[in-house]
Amino acid sequence: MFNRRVNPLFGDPAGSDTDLLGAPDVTPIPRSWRAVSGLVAAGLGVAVAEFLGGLTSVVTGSGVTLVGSVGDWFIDTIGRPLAAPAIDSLGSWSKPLLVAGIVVVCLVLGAVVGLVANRRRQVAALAFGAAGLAGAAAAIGVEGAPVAGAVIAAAGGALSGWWSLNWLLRIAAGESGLPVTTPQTLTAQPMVRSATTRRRFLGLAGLTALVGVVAAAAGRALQGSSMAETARSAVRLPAATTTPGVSRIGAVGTEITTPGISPLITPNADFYRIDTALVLPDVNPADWSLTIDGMVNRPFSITFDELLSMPMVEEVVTLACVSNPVGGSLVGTAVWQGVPLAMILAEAGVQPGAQQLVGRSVDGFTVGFPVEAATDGRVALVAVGMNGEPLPVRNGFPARLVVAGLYGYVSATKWLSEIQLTTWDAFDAYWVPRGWAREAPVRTQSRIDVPANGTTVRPGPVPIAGVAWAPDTGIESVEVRIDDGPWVPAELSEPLSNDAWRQWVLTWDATPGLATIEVRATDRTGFTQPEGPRPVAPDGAEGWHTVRITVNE
Ligand SMILES: Nc1nc2c(c(=O)[nH]1)N[C@H]1C(S)=C(S)[C@@H](COP(=O)(O)O)O[C@H]1N2
Ligand SMILES: [Mo]
Repeated sequence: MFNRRVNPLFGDPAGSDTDLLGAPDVTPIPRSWRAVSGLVAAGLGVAVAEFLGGLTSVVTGSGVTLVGSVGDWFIDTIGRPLAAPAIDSLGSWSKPLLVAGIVVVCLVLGAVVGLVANRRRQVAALAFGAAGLAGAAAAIGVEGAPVAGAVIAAAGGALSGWWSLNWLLRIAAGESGLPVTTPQTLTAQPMVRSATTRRRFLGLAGLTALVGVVAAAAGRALQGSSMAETARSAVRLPAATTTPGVSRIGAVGTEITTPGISPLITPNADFYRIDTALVLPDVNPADWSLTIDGMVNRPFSITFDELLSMPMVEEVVTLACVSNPVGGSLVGTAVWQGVPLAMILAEAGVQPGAQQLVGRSVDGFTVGFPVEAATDGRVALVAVGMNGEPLPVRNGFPARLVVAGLYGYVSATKWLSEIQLTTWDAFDAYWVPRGWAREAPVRTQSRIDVPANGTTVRPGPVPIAGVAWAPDTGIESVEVRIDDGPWVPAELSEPLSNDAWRQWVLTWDATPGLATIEVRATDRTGFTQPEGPRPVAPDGAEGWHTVRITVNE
């Protein structure tokens, strides 16, 4: 099966290592076997690192993931500038792709190392050492990461990868691992690398790969328990004082229940998530504080317990992402509990020249919005609760900003650590140098939830339903139009607040054929959504959501 002739220039066609004279300086191993060895070894190294990182979470309460950390580093350095301006929706689908991409790159590099390492073992040691260092460096850069855990995970990953590569190459060479140097052995070699060797190599390589998969899966499962999760489950939110919001929440009873319509309040589990963090910041509220500084008369810091002891309100606010396309799902409505930003600013005493309020996150992300948005009477909170629970970790535990009527990227800092008063000239928030508008009020929008685009409905009465939002202004009316016909007003749910979306529904008597349904909303300033379209960049999409359906028996 391995009966081959040596090509003096390119080596053995099946890929064994020979020098230009045809004399092997080490045991010839087929190229494909070397590549497989390197690939499997790299996979095992990554998996062991993820496993140890997961174990770290059990021991210290805070996990480590080298792959995730490298991804975070990539997003903040290379990925963002490259991907702008399509980027913001990275949260929805490209994170798993990025993780998969990093793993694939590791495997490919491993295969390359396997190819060269048979002759140059120090290359393998260098490569695995460098990969370990890079992983450790990235992991240590993540907020809240235990440094010792990062180092152990990286060292364990590098050592197990390096060791398994050597081990697999020895097995591939026919077990002994002793270099075979005489030309005679070359002809004997095919006999040595018998069917037994082949079975043994492939079997052990497969087993190693399997161990890697199990270790990676176990690491992932262990990662689940984070310090923040544990601390969050112990948080008891105080009751909100019955200042502005509570009566509004009482109106939830007016919900429209047409099947497929978005509920008035989006459950936490269904709430969209957008952020630049591949690894969620793991904030222990016991070590956390919120600092108010910059152009204030009395800068101060407060602990989480101090924040919880301040007077709190509950407000229903629709939060929208600037990257939400017309008809998209990067929008949701929640009952936010928190301390009015105005109260915190009053305590600090904002100086006259302050123009911009910068909200800084523990992960380095920043927003910036006009100081007036915090003081003009709109809902603007340092929020600690979401739909009756402490903020979910993914939505910013332990505290975040929520400002009605401003897109999330300029206002809604999650894992908030600092509120800084400054000027517009002095600072650009995270997305501004990446091509997005400095000021970004949420555009009045409406969405058709049912019927969905491309579906078929039966002739007769068909409910057309959805939601419309114009946070901090309020929705006045919603109209629907079919096939360029007249605009027909829809029935609306009672407003929970001017900041919350309203559901709408209209029953249409469908007749067979194709139909185009469009929707537009008018807000309480009298502004009606223009036809657009306008893309999401640089300051939010505009246009009438349109669905095309078939009416058929
Ligand atoms: N720390 C941090 N906070 C952030 C972001 C981020 O990338 N990092 N993204 C913002 C954006 S663009 C939006 S739309 C909202 C989304 O909040 P959600 O994930 O709770 O829906 O969070 C904002 N807060
Ligand atoms: Mo966003």
